Amino acid sequence: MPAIVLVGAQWGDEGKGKATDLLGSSVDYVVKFNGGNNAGHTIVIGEGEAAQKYALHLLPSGILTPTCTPVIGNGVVIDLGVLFEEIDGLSARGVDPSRLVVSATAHVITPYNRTLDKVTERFLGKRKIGTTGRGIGPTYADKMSRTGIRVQDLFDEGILRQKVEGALEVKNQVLTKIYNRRAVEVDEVVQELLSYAERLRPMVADTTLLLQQALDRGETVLLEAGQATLLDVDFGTYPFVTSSSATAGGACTGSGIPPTRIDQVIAVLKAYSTRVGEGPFPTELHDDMGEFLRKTGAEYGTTTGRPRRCGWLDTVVGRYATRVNGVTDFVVTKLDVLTGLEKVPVCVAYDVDGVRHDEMPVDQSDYHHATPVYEELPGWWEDISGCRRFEDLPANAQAYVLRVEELVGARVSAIGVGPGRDAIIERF
Ligand code: 2SA
Ligand code: GDP
Ligand code: MG
Repeated sequence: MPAIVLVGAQWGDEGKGKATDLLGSSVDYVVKFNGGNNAGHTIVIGEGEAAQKYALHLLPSGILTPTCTPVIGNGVVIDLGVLFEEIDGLSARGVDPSRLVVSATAHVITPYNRTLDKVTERFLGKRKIGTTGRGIGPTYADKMSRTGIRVQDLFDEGILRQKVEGALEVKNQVLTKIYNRRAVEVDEVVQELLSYAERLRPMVADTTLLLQQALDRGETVLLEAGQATLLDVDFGTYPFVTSSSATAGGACTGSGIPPTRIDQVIAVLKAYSTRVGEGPFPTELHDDMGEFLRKTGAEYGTTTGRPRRCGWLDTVVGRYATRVNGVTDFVVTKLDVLTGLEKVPVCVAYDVDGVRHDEMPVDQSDYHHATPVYEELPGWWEDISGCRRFEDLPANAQAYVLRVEELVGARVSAIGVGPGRDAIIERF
C-alpha cells in the first residue's frame, strides 16, 4: 500500500497518534499535512512502570519510529520556536529527530498571529470559537489572503522584511485601533524569525518531489491528519472548526501527493465522542455519565489541558466521515473505556423538529438543535485491555464493534483496548 491517508472521524483526539505510531514500523514516510501545534497526539510506549508517554504537537507521530522519515508538509503552519523546543525535548529523551524534513512552502506562524488569535477570541466573548490560541487561524487567513510568510522566506532577509512590513501595515491598524494593543515592530519579528533560519536550513526540502520519488520507488507514505472531519474548514461544523483541511482531500493539497496515488483511507473513530472548544455536539452528556467518560478516558486536551466535552458515539458523524473521506478502514479506539456499562447507547440518526435525519443536516441551525435517536446495545463487564484477537473480546463487545461497522459503512480493521502501543486488536 504505497500511499495511505489517516484522518480523525469525529472532533479530534480519537487516538490518531497511536494509530499512526502503530503503522509507523511498516511505512517509510509519515507526513503531517495540515494544522500546526494546535494538535496534540499522545503516544504511550511500553507497559506499567516502564511506560514512556510522548505528547507531540507539531512533529509527525512517525518521529518515534527510527526507520521512518517524518515530514512536515506544505499544508502545515509552523511555529518555529515550538518546532525546536519539541526537537530538543525528544533529543533529551533519546529520540533522534534529525531525520525530519520540512517543506519549503509551509507557512510560518508569526508572533503577531499568535497575538491576534488570542485577542480575537477575547474580543468575541460569548461568540468565541474556543481555539487553542496557537495562532493557527490568523496564519491560514494570511496564507489565503496572500500575506503569509513561508519557510523559504527565512533565507532571504530582504524578502522576509518586505513581507513582514506588508503584513504589519494592516495588522498594526487592527491591533492598535480595534484591539487596543501596542503596534508590533517589524524588526522584532524579522529578528525572531531569522534567529531560527540557520538551524532550519538543513531540514528544508521540496517535500512534494521527495514524496513523489519515494512513491515511485515503491516506498510507503502515510499522510497523517491533525484535528478531524468535523473540525475541517469545509466539512466541519463551521464556524466552530479549525482553519485547515483535516479531511482526506487535505492530504493531497497539504502534501503534493495527487488523489490518483492514494490507496487507502483509514479513519480513527473513538468508541464514544469528545469535543474540545465551542460548537454543536448532539450526543454530549452533561451528567454523571459524561463525567464517567471524561475520567475513565482521561479526556483532557493534550495541548491546552482543557477538559473535553464527552458523549455517546454518533454514527451519523461516522457515516459522514466515511462519505467525505472515502474511508476504506476504521480504527475504533478506546473500546476499553466503555467497559462496565449496563447499556451502551449509540446515536443512529437525529431528530430535528420532529423530522428524522439519517445523514448530517446541511443547515447549520438544524444541527444546533438536532437531538440524537439512540439504539441501546448491551454492555460488558470483563476487562478487555489484555485482548489481542477479536475472538477474545466478550460477545457484547464484539457485537458493539460489528454494529458500529454496519452503521458507519466501512470495515473496522483495528480496535484499541488501552493507551499502550501494544493494546490493539488488528483485523486488517
Ligand atoms: P484552532 O486552535 O484554531 O485550531 O481551534 C479551532 C477549533 O479546533 C479545535 N481543535 C482541536 N480539537 C481537539 N483536539 C485538538 N488538539 C488538542 C488535543 C487540543 C487541546 O489533542 O487535545 O489540547 O486543547 C484541537 N486543535 C484544535 C479547537 O478546540 C477549536 O474548537
Ligand atoms: P489524537 O489527537 O487523535 O492523536 O489523540 P490524543 O492523543 O489527543 O488523545 C487520545 C488519547 O487516548 C491519548 O491519551 C492516547 O494515549 C489514548 N488512547 C489511544 N487509544 C486508546 C485506547 O484504545 N484505549 C485507551 N484507554 N486510551 C487510548
Ligand atoms: Mg489530540
